[in-house]
Amino acid sequence: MKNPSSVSYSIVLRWTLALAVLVCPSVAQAQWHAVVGAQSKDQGHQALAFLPNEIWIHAGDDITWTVETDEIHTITFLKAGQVRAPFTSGCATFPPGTPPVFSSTGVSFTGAACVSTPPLVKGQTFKVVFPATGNFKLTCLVHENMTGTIHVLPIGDTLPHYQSFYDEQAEDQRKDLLSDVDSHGDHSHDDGVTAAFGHTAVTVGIGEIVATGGGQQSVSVMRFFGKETIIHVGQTVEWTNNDPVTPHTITFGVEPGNPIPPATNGTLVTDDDGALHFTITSNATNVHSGFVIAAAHERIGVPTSGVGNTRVRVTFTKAGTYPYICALHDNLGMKGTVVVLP
Ligand SMILES: [Cu+2]
Repeated sequence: MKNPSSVSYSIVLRWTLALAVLVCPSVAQAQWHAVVGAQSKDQGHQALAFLPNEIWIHAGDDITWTVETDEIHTITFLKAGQVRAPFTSGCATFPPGTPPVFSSTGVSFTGAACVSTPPLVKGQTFKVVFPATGNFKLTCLVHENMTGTIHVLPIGDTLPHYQSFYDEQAEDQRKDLLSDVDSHGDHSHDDGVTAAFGHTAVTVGIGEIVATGGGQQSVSVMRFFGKETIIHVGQTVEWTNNDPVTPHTITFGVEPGNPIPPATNGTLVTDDDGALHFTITSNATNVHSGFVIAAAHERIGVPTSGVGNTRVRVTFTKAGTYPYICALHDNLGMKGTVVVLP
């Protein structure tokens, strides 16, 4: 039988704890948590997103982000008017301490100077302290459609949400993003489809972009759809990137140091429709497409760009088995094979 006094004590304790939780968000220097990226078990589906991507805090609070993917990400706050730099240079300088161990006290961001991590991977964390009020945009320098907003309010203001809300929201968004492209989970659907000009088509990735009021989130499937493509000698395979965000490469043989431009291997020609066209004459032939990405949309105030490198063709003149990779995402399992029959 319970002792009545211990029951009332535990009720008091419970109410004290509940009150402490209620009061907590209005106390200075609260510590918040968020997640960077999410992935499917096989790493093929990558949510390129801050989860959640909109958070309201008080001046003096800090937020710690934890990266949850094998795909790389940066956590970057640019200062007003700053031009986005490649992820390799970030803000030109990176915070003191080499990842995964940055300064445990965190890095301060007021809006006056850029703060960015180098590319981080699974398990690495980054803490940012926000001493000044303001509404600040957050971005990943690796993924253009991966953005967020942090609202830093005066200490006296009421905050709209507790940490538990953000945890649930992050989990909901993670699930939504990773399941958004589930209908394409069966990658066999376009295996061996005949493309224009009678070539055999391989789709190189798909993806989607969504938004909240805080910014954009996207999901990319890092896979060649039709992992094994079977053709005959003299035929041509055509790879097209259907992802709105993420570039990929088609790489046979040796991976070049710089993955961005195509490698000229002596067989490369540009077809009249702009597609890069290589010929593979043996297993010793190296082919590297460079970045292949869907033609970009126009943005107000930004000069229009060319169609770019959206499609790659390879003609095979010798029977054999030819493995290839995406040089950017082979670590996530983005690999394929072309089998050339006599
Ligand atoms: Cu790729």
